[in-house]
Amino acid sequence: MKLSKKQFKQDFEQRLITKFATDVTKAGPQEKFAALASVVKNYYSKIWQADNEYKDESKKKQTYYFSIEFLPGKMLKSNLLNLGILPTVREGLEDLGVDLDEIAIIEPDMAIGNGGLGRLASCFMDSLASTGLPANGNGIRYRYGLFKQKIVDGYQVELPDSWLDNGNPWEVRRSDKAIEVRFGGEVWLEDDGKGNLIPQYKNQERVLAVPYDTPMVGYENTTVNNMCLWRSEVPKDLDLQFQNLEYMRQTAMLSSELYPDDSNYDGRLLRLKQEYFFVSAGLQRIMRHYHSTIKAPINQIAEYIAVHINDTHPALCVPEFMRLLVDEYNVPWDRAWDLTVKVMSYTNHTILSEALEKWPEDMVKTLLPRIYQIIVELDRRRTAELLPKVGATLVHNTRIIKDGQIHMANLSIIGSHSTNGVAKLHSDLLKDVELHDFYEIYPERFNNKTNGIADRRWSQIANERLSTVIDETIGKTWRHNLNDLKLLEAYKNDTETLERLDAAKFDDKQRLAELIKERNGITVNPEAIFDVQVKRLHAYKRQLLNVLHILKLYFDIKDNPELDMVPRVFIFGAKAAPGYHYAKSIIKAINEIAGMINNDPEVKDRIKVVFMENYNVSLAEVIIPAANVGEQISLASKEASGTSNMKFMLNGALTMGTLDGANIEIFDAVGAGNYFKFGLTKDEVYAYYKNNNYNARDIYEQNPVIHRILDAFIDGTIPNISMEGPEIFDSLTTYNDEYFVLRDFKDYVRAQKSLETLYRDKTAWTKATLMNIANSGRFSSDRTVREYAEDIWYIKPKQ
Ligand code: OX2
Repeated sequence: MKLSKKQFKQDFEQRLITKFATDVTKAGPQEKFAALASVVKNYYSKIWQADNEYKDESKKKQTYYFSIEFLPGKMLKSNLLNLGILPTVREGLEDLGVDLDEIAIIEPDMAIGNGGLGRLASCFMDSLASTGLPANGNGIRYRYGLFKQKIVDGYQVELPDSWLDNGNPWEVRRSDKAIEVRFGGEVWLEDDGKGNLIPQYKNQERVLAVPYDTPMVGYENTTVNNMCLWRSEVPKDLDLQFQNLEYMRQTAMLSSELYPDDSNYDGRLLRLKQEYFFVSAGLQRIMRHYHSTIKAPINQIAEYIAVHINDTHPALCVPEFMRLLVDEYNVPWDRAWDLTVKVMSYTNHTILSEALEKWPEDMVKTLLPRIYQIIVELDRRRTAELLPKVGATLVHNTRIIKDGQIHMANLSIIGSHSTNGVAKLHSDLLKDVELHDFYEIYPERFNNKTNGIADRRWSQIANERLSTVIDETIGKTWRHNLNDLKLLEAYKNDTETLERLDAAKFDDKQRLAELIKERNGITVNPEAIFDVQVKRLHAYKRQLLNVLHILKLYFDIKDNPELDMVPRVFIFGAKAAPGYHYAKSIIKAINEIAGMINNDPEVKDRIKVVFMENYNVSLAEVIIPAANVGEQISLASKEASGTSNMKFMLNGALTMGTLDGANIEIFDAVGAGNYFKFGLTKDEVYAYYKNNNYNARDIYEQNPVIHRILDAFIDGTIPNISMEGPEIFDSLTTYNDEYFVLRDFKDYVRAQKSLETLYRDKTAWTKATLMNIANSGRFSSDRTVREYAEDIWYIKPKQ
C-alpha cells in the first residue's frame, strides 16, 4: 500500500488521542503499541474486506488448513513488512522520538503451538497469503499458550502464558457466526418413512464455538487470508441457569490450554474434546458459507473447498464431514464418501510411535456417539469391499478400528486422497516402512512435500543487517523470489562481499552477546564460534550428544591447559514437556555443566555454555541470525524434517548435521564442503534394529574418552546432579542408549574438529556461509505451499 510518512505520523498521533487521550510524549509503551497496531489494522482492513469480496464473488476453490496448533510469534513487524510500510513507519516513529523495536517488543508472542508443527502452520499461513493462494487457517484460541519457561537452580519451571491480558489487537470476534458443537448423550436412528435413517439425539452437551478471525496479510499483494480460531463458551440460553458449575468449567476448559507436548500422544478426554470441538466448528462454518455464498449443489463441494488435516489431531474431519453430508444434507453414503476423500488431505509429521494417536473405542463412543457409529460403518464397509481385493492381512493391518482402539493415522489416510511426509527421507520411510501396507493399497495417494520457512520473517524481519548486505550485492529481487539468492554465488570469491557478510554476522553476534549478558549474566566473546542448538528438548534430537562433546572439549583443556582451540560459545534453547522427566533432567545437567565450565578459571573463556530460558519465536529471531553453526543432530530417521535447519542456512550458519529429515536436502543443496556431515545413515540405524545388535555398554567399556565423560555424570565431577546424573548415565548404558548417542559420538567429534579447522580460515568459512545463503531459496515455504496447491489442493493463486 502507499503511505507517506506524514500521513502515518498524523494517523498515529490521532490514534493515541482517540484511543488513550494521550500524546506521544506521555504515552506508555503499551499504549504506543496498541495505537500503532490499531493504525495498522485500519490500513489492512480495506484490503481484507476487498479480498473477502473477491473470494466470495469469484467463488474460487479455497483451502482450509486445520491445525490444533499455530505458532505465529509477534505480528506487528510482519504486518508492516507485508503491507510494504515497514521503513515508512520506522522513520515516521523516529521523527516522533519513538523506536519501533521498543514498541514491537511489547507485543506478546502468540504461542498457541509447541514447536515445529505449529510454526510450520504459521509459515504456511504467511506463504499462502503472500503467494496469493486463497486459504484459511482453522484452530483453537487457547486462553493460555505454551508455558513460559523459567530456570530455577538449573531446573525448568513452567509458568502460565496468559497472553491475552492486554487484549489481542489483530483478532476480530465474530459472535454472529458462532456455532454449536455437541457432545455425548444418546443417539439412535429412526426411519423417516421414506427409507432414510435419521439420527435422533437425547441429552447432548451443548458448547458454543465463537470464531475469532485474524487476518493473514500477504506480502505486497492484495491477498488477506483468514486464520479462524475458536473459543468455547456456554450457549447464551443456558448462561443464566447457572445450575451446573462443572459444565461451565468444562466448557471453558475446551479452549483454555494448549497441550504442552508434541511428541507424546496423551489419551485424555479433554484432548479428544478439543479435537472434535475445532473440527466440528470449522466444518460447520465451511458448510454455512457454502450454502450462503457459494450456493452450488452439495455434490459439487469438492470443486470449491479443500480441507487439510495437519497431523492426526484434526482427523475427525473425516467422520464429521461424513456426518454433515449424510445427516444434515441427505447425501447418500457412497457419494458422501467420495466427496470426503476428494476434499480431505493429510500430512504426517512424525514416525515416533509414542506420538501416534489412538483413541479407545469406548471413549469415542461415549463422547461422540454419532461419530463413533460413522467410524464403525466406514470400517465395516471398507473391510467388506477390500477383503476380496487385497486379502485379509493387508486389510487387518490397515483397519481404522483395531484392538479396541481407533487409529487416527489410519482414519486420515483412508479418508483422504493425499498423504504426504515433510521431507524426502521421511516420505520414503512412510512409503517403504511405516505405512507400507497403506502404500500397497493406495500407492497414488502418497507424496512428499518438503517443508519450508516463511523467509520474510526469518531474514527480512529477523536479520535486517544481512538483508541489506544482500540487497547491496545482488539487488532486491530475492525479497520476492528467494531463489534469486542464487545470484550471490557469483560473489563467492569477492573479498568485499565476504567482508560485509562477516561484518553483518558480527553485529548480530554482538546483539546476542548483549542479550546473553542481560539475561544470563554471562559475558561471551563475539569472536568465538557461536554454536547453537535450539529446539524442543527430546531424547531423539540428542541435545545430549552436544553435551558430551562439550564435556570432551572441557576435559581436553583440563588435560592440556594451554590447548590451542578456537573459543566457542555453546548456546541452548529448549523447552521440555512438563511431564517429560528425562528431558528435564537433561536441562538440569546442561545448566550444571554450564556453571561448572563458565566458572572454571582454567578454561579461560575458551568455552562458554549458555542455556537461554523460554525459547520461543521471538528469541529465535535474535539467536538464529547470530549463529555460526546450527546443530541438527537427531538420530537419522527420527526427525521428520526439521525447519530450524532451514532458518540457520538462510542466515548464513553452517549445519553440523546428521543425514536426517530435511538436513539431507540441505546437504544436497550446499554441497559437501559447506556442511558438516556425520553419523549413522538411516539404513545403518535400521540394520541395527533388524539385527538387534547395538551394544552401548561395550562402547562405554572400550572407549576411554566416552568412559570418562559418562563417569562425570555419576562421580560428582558435574555438581548438583545426584538424581539426574545417574538417570542420564543409565539411559546410555543400562538401557542401551535408545538413540545411538555413543555410537555417533566419535564421528561427531571428528566433524566438530573439521568445523574448527574451517573456522580458522576466515575467508573459507565466510565463503561457505555465502554458499549456504545462496542455496537456501528452495526452502522458502512459498515453494512448499505452491506444491500443496498444485498437487494436493488444486487451488489457484489470485492473478
Ligand atoms: C514436527 C517434526 O518433529 C519436525 O521434524 C517437523 O519439521 C515439524 O513437525 C514440521 O513438519 N509434532 N511436531 C512435529 O511432528 C509432530 C507430531
